[in-house]
Amino acid sequence: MSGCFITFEGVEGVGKSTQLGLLEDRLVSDGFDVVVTREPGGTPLAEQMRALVLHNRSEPMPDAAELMLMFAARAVHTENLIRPALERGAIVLCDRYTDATYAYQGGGRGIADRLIDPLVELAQRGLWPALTILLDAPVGPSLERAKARTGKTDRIESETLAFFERVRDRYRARAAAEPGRIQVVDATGSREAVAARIQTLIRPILGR
Ligand code: Z5A
Repeated sequence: MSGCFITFEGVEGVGKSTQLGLLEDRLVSDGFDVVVTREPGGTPLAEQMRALVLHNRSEPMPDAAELMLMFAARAVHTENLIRPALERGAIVLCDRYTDATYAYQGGGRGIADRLIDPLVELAQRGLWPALTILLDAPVGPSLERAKARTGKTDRIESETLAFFERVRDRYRARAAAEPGRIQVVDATGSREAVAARIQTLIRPILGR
């Protein structure tokens, strides 16, 4: 596969979408073929699954259903959008991918890795990002920023501070276990300062 798959991770409001947009602008102006996408979602069918998993409030959603909807959406997204884009040589910038599942459904909800691992294999068929940028910052201010922006919360955003602390801890543990792929970036400071930290990581990956 000739393209490059890069994912952005971190807790709600830490600045993923902002940094992804800044990186996209930079790469497009450098002449790269760039595809920007997100999870859950990214294709029309996967976006319908996103609406189900994030916005359903009509009846309780068991943790197992939440987990499997994340992977159903991921299978669609991976096969219909990410893999074809990589095969044609594009750089795919994705706002969240499987590390989010280990962090939220694993760390946050408490689902064991041994139950998540087989779904990863089924949905991704071996595809993993070349680089995952984990934006890391204290949880409280990040959540405040996200809430100030939208004014309303979806089902997962309504979780407690303790839930998001567990999510952050799990992300950091994954980065410590996979330091080659997952790079932790200090997400505090100005947008420009964070973007500069990301640039230094991206250059070697793209060979410039
Ligand atoms: N989820 C899951 O549970 N399992 C999974 O497998 C997957 C996902 C894939 C998707 O939510 C939800 O799905 C998410 C995890 C779950 N739920 N939660 N919580 P989403 O896509 O709606 O939102 P998000 O991914 O959590 O991110 P976000 O709210 O869009 O936040 P962000 O992208 O990290 O931040 P931002 O939009 O770039 O910035 C937030 C605000 O801060 C905004 O006003 C910016 O202008 C501002 N900002 C950004 N950077 C700075 C700096 N440096 N200084 C000052 N202000 C800044």
